[in-house]
Amino acid sequence: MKPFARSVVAASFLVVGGWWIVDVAMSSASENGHSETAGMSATSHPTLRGISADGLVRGMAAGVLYIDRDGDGYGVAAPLGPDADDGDANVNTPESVLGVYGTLEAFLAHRGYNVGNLWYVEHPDGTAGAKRTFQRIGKGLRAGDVVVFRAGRYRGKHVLASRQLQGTANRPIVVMAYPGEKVVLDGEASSISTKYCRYMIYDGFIVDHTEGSSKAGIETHSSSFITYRNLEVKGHYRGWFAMQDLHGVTMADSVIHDNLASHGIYLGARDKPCSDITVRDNIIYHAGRHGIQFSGRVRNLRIEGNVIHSNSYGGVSLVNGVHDSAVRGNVIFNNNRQGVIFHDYDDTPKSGIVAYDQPNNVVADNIIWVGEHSWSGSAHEPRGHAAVDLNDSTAKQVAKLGGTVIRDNVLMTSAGPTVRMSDERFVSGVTITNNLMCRTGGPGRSLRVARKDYRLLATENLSEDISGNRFADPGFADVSPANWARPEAFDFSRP
Ligand SMILES: [Ca+2]
Ligand SMILES: [Ca+2]
Repeated sequence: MKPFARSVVAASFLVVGGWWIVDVAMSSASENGHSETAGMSATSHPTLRGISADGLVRGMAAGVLYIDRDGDGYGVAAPLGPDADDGDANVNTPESVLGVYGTLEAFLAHRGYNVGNLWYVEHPDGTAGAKRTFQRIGKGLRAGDVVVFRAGRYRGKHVLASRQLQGTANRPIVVMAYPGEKVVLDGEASSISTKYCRYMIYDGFIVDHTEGSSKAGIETHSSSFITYRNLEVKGHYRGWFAMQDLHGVTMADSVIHDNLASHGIYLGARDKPCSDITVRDNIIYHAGRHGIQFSGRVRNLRIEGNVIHSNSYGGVSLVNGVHDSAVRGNVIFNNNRQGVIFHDYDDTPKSGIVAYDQPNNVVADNIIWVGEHSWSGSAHEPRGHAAVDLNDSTAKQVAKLGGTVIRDNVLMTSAGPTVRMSDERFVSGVTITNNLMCRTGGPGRSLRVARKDYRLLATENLSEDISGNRFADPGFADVSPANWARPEAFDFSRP
């Protein structure tokens, strides 16, 4: 399989199972009313900066299942295994690292890692000398230390557990797989656990689960400035579980899949809010619930450049306290519910979950596609769901979502509205602008407010903050709902 090759070359203006795809050149209202322009030029398109620049859209065939940016067949979850450097097609295996850079230290410097002390963790079954375990060396780690795990499958209750480790901004503590080697962390309860730590980086592991009853592949609590990158996380109850008092925490360039009991990524706060959380350039699929959920208060959560598909609930779920945050430049498709949902709800009195307001969030530059069929063949089919849903289901109905901005997205649904608001009071204060909207059921339900449906043109009379949107087929190369079981067949390339 050639990475980033278009999976389907010919544009398909076909009728497949009742699905219609119209000629993208059509700009006036068709017989069925499938094209409608309101307040903007028919030639203007949403800008999709984060997506197309990264190549993920054009690489759907590979880019929904693994990350291989330099096209050498190595990468995160890639067929040939981990890539030592995914920005250089000549560097992938440990041999090629030494061939090009001479020493591991020189290569790590190239990767931006300034090595103080270098520690190796050898697999117990290996033939090499000292058998250091992370449990033995982990407690003494200091700023600038780099711990390199050699190849093998490491088992244990919490395989890689960090407690109260303190790096610094310039000299983080780095824990990583030997570049290009297959290092599998297979934890019974969790595989990577970080509590009360500052300034750490985890890089290059395969986080798997085969025995016991895991809570999470990766768990993070009460920690700051922690970066996870180049990880494959699979087979756990949840992929990543991060909760309470988190600041400056990032998950990037990772593939989080087949964590089939709960959310792929479950972030949140109860009594201790979080800030500056980034989820960037990951592929997230086959979660038992949402692809990503944040539950509780967070300021500056950024969900950017991810491909989020084929999850059993929605793509991105933001509940009970996400504010001043952004969902930007993602491709969200083939999930069983909404693409993006903001939700306030009453939980049980003792859960610690409170329906805090969710003001000042931005949903921009995304492709959000809601299909007809469940990716797993389950009964919960997505066809009636919205691309973006603003929902208050609290008994008191007082949640505030003011300052929400939905702009420059391509929003495509089946029978559901492109945007839904559960209550009329959300109309004032929510900006919906410059989106390209499409609904295979026609434009009659472009926006749904409470139980009332609006055509696109009518929505612009509701509020001066709803303007400049367009209703037309985006002309994706192949987004047939018949692809539900083959996400790699979707091709969001546009002419
Ligand atoms: Ca690669
Ligand atoms: Ca490479």
